Amino acid sequence: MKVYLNGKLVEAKKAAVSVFDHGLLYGDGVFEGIRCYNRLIFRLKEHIDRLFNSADAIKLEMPMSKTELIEAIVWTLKANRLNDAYIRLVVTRGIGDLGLDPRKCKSPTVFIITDKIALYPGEFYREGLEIVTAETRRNLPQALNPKIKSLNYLNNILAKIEAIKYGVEEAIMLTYNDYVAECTGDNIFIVNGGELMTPPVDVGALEGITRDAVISLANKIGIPFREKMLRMEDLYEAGEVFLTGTAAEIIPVTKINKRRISGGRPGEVALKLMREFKKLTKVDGVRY
Ligand code: PXG
Repeated sequence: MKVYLNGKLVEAKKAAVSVFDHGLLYGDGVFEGIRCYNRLIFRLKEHIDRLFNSADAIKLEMPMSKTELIEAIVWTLKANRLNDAYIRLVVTRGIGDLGLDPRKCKSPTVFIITDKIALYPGEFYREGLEIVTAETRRNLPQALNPKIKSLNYLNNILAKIEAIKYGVEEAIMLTYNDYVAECTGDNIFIVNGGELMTPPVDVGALEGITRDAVISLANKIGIPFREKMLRMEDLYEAGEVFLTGTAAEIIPVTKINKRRISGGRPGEVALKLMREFKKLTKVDGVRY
């Protein structure tokens, strides 16, 4: 398996970054997780745009253009002969010294890992997922904005550790003032009275590419949608709850904090959106 590292394709075992890289020393960098379905890189332009926006938000000057980055992704996928893949795109501040000062980092490190995708078991989609609410709150947007997909994921990892402690895969993260923000690696939606709702990203959530895709699909097939500030009570009372993310796609939730949601079965709107999403992954993206 080959990995793209700073302009070259290198053997995975030899793909190493320096211990002085600020991505490692401080989590100073940004990343993207992208899916490729049968040689169609799903919503690639949107992922590249988000990466550039994340880089801009941390004042990291990208060392290559969007076109060059897309070429590098395609080059890596072809070298590994992958048709279906998970693509991890990482840009760090680069090598510096043992101090925070980003000015000491002269050139960003760029690497691209393409690999087979680790999928959730099929029963999660058929039976629905059980999740919990984490004690760990989502970062305050005024401290580290969750809109930035940065390498500093400790906030999410702490919540994930809580999920693991309860024997489940995902955890809901609340804002400091008890609004639902998102999960550790997924956005969250509810359906109530036929209406689809998700929290606005400004509460402190990532603007998920899958979230955006689901909103457009809902508009296309006539499901009423609006952004709404949600509390845990709204989730408990919802007709349906589901999560969206690049890895999970759309995954129904049937239990939250041991309470049965949606009659304990995946809801109709979720199932409909799952079918539509599957169709979308066959047409929406960059073919190589
Ligand atoms: N919220 C957070 C905090 C995320 O990290 C999402 C929402 C969903 O966004 P997208 O754009 O994927 O719809 C994410 C995405 C991984 C992995 O390997 C994590 C994500 C995506 C892909 C892989 O942990 N998180």
